Amino acid sequence: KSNGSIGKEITLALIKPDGLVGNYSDRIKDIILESGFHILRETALQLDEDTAATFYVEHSSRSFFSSLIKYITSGPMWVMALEKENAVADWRALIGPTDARKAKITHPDSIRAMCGLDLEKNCVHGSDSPQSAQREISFFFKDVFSGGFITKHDEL
Ligand code: RTP
Ligand code: MG
Repeated sequence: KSNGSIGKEITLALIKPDGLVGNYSDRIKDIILESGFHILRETALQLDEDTAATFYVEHSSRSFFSSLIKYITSGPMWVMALEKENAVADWRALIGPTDARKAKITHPDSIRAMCGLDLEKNCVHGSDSPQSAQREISFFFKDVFSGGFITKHDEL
């Protein structure tokens, strides 16, 4: 296990249940590595409804919330902490817009254009800010922040 290196940023990437069922994991991982990300942590897991509701609490009052929770708990996901300079914005750029149907038209080279279906079933997730990334990575990988990552930065 390695810790984060100085000067780099980390973001949380999820291959959502539809991405795993569609066998896109290897292609998505190839894109991740070709784009210069280091996979700091990775694991497969399936969220229960309560845990998924906590992860997506920012959307709890939205009309699509119950549908989102049903979707995201429908099967296992592949969870990754990705490290790179500008990781948050660069991963968001690679995955493309939320609506995979629109992504196929406006961002045909994006990951969601490749493996997504519509506004909900969009096959991947990316943290939307460094603050969200820290919260989301702590949610799945507690040791990234407790095990030296922060300390290394503090030593600068
Ligand atoms: P994500 O958080 O998964 O990376 O996606 P995002 O930032 O592009 O989109 P966000 O607004 O955070 O929405 C989170 C997830 O909820 C589902 N969604 N459904 N039916 C709908 O109107 C709707 N809108 C969003 C998607 O799965 C979206 O990724
Ligand atoms: Mg989001």
